[in-house]
Amino acid sequence: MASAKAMAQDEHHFVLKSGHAIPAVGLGTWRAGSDTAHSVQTAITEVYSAYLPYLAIYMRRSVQHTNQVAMASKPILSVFANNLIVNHLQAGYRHVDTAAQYGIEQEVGKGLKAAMEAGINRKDLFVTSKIWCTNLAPERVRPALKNTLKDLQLDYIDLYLIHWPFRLKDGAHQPPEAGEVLEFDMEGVWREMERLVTDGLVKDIGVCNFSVTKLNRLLQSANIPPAMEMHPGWKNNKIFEACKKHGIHVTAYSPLGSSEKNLAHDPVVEKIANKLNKTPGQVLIKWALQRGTSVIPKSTKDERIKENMQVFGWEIPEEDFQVLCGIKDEKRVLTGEELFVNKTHGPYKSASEVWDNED
Ligand code: NDP
Ligand code: 1BO
Ligand code: 1BO
Repeated sequence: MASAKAMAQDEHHFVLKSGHAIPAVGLGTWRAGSDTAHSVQTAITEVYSAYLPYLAIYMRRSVQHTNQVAMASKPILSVFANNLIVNHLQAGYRHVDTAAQYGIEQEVGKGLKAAMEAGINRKDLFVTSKIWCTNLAPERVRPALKNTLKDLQLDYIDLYLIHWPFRLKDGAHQPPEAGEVLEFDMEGVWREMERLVTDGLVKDIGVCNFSVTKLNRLLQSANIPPAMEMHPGWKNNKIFEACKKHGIHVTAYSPLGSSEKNLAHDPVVEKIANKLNKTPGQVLIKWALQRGTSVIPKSTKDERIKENMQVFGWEIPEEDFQVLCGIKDEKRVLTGEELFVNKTHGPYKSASEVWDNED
């Protein structure tokens, strides 16, 4: 499969079926811990804030100059201001991926608030959250979203996703005990999610962790941007191709292989990174972007948060892209086994069944 540059609106965005733009790189927040507010704020405002002191010094100096000098320096100031804006748009994250189940939405909310207080407009941010399995009943959809909005301190989110296509009983164990995985009214839940869009509480809705079988069932409805695990160690080609066929944009989650199968130390990735003078993380993120997916790498380290955004203005050459596509021993990291499989009572007795035996 060749790189899919044509699917991008520009280097920094993809376009959803609704016509809304989704920033190509977002910050993942699963297992981001107690410092999430800091990570979110850093990701969004770091470069912006880094330039502010220089701008302040420059402006103070301009004012101290004579009128003539100040006049002469005006164009320079505006060049500087333009650079500031360009850098601000290029280097700051504008997309944050979270979920009720991550237990950190209040922290994410604090980070977003701090970023907005630092001057970022809400309309320039793209915030994704997900409805958890215990709330996958039509009457629970709106209250779940309202909780998320309260925790995030927002009055709308940009994308609301079904986290996994299985309903769990409140307090379900891991692995689930008999009777804890319930029937899921997919169409009923989806209808309620559509109402959230109509009411302006959510801009777009979508799904995660769907098999092709489940996607086809839902495809009677429109506009579905799914988020799926995707990296060279699990390309997830079947669902990717099915989505492409229907013009559905995909966000690649766990793009680095998550912590369990981190591909940053894969020799093939390392070799290509050395050749391109990039880091393995950047190569993995760029691979996802060139494949035509948006991407949400998670890091809690300021340096890596920045590193993971330096993926614009260069390309992985086609031959190296193909080498990455050819990495062997593909395997899911997130099988859903511990959440949904009860080997004796079912209804899912194996991870394979969770994925409709498509793997
Ligand atoms: P990632 O593939 O983003 O990998 C994260 C791991 O890689 C962490 O251990 C992180 O450590 C490390 N890391 C980050 N940057 C680099 C780098 N440049 N070089 C080397 N290692 C690096 O895994 P996730 O599973 O977290 O997936 C990303 C996001 O996707 C999640 O956080 C979540 O928001 C979303 N997601 C959605 C799912 C869904 O069902 N919809 C399922 C799973 C994830 P450190 O923090 O120490 O830098
Ligand atoms: C249990 C949640 C997996 C990451 O989204
Ligand atoms: C922690 C939940 C991941 C599902 O495999």
